[in-house]
Amino acid sequence: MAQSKFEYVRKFETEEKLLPNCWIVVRIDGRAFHQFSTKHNFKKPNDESALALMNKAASVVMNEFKDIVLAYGQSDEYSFVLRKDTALYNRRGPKIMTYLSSLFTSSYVYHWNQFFKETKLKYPPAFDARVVLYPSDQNLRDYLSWRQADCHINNLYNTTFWALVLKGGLTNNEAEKRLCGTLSSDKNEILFSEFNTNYNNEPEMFKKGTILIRKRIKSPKHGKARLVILPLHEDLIQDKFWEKNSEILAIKTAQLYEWPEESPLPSLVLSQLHIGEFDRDKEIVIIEETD
Ligand SMILES: Nc1nc2c(ncn2[C@@H]2O[C@H](COP(=O)(O)OP(=O)(O)O)[C@@H](O)[C@H]2O)c(=O)[nH]1
Ligand SMILES: [Mg+2]
Repeated sequence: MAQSKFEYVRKFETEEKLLPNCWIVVRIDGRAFHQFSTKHNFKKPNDESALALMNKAASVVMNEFKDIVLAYGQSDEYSFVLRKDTALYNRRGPKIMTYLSSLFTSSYVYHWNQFFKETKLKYPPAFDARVVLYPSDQNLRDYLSWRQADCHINNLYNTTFWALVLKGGLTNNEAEKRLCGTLSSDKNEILFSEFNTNYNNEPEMFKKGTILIRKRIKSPKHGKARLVILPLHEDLIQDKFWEKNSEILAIKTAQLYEWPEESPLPSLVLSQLHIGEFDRDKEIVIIEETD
């Protein structure tokens, strides 16, 4: 077919391919979420529905892109780790990054009503994205440890700050001054002695963020093992997490996860098993399995 005289402009396009044999991390972060959270009345310091919506959007991304071996989220950010040998889109960085971030964003909007029944979405949220390559397993672990440490530091600060403001009657400025130069131990002490709050007893999702990994779990309906994306709120800085879930760095198939019988399965998992419907106002509604 004859080419038009304009065809030459294609030569200006560049193909940015990511280095082989490196872990690929795509991190997305909400644009101006300080404002977005205020406009949508997010609970301070943590809004469970907002975090659950982030987890839902991330699980949609992970379900679509099977080469994601782990995702980690906290606050308005999510990191997606792609297996180091992925050939996804020929390892074209911008293509991977933009697909992941646009699917995340559209899923966030698509599922908004499911998590915020009373609050209408007032304007379209946006998420930026970046790609980072990590050549060694240790680099990747250190990256994820950095994000989880960030979650802990921010959450301890925010929990104390909002206790001082909402329960202690301080203004934002006064609370900020009070916390200036304090250590973690000081914040723990303020929470304990002034607000009768033991920080250790705060919800794990707030303290640790959310780790999404692929596991097989026994369906409570018929006991057969099913592959699911499992949300965990555990310490990933310690070796223990990586020993328990050694298939992640080894890039092996998902292992069976023994979910403790006494605790209910998270709704994110129930919906994947087609045996539950997520309804924030009611108990989980068990419906017939469809597959
Ligand atoms: N109230 C509330 N705010 C949140 C929550 N999660 C995230 N945010 C807000 O989102 C911001 C995220 O930080 P950052 O990305 O640095 O700020 P941004 O540039 O405004 O998006 C936080 O500083 C909070 O203001 C939440 O669960 N509750
Ligand atoms: Mg942000």
